[in-house]
Amino acid sequence: MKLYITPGSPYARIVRMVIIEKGLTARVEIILASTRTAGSAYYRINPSGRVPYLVRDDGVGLEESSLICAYLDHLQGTPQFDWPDGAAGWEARRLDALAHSFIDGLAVWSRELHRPQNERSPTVLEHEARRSERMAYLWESQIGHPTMHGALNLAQITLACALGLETRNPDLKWRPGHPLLSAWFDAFAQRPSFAASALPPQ
Ligand SMILES: N[C@@H](CCC(=O)N[C@@H](CS)C(=O)NCC(=O)O)C(=O)O
Repeated sequence: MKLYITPGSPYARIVRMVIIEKGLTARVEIILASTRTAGSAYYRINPSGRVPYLVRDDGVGLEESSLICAYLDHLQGTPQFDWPDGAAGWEARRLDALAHSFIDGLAVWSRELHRPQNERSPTVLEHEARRSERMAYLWESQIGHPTMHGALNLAQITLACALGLETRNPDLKWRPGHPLLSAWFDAFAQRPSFAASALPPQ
């Protein structure tokens, strides 16, 4: 299989972590895609131009990190990331959605920062900076939830990949005033799969 990524994509990092955690590194070739580039050859592989994008062994392509993670998780018949049944499952899904909401805003912010200076929107930058503050505050109150401390799951991975954007965005300062979130992240960051999928600095 082939996984198309960009090194700085937090969504690709989620998938790269799952590949490592599932022991699939030998089965998935990681390929750098040229995104946001007029005429990129990648657009003939994935017309949306987005990453991550998994091309399965049968040639079918999958977009969207959640779908790719679910596919890889089930590949060997030993899924570990399916949500639990009942109330615990709804809680886990709720937190997963919150982690996605956080990462989505941070990705918009990063994208804006990577545009040429004269094309950046101060309104978007300001909006995403304030959103990130609200989300960090919210996560400080949620990080003690059992879902964030039990067996590894996609809510934990997604939140960690969101917070890990601090290495690429110097204006993202989610740590001050959030000691519980900082401690959770620092412990999570010890995972070899997180270290191995580190994003390059901006
Ligand atoms: N919801 C998608 C988001 C994917 C996404 O936005 N990827 C960005 C990189 S972080 C991208 O490919 N941007 C290139 C573009 O928009 O052309 C997922 O979870 O996979």
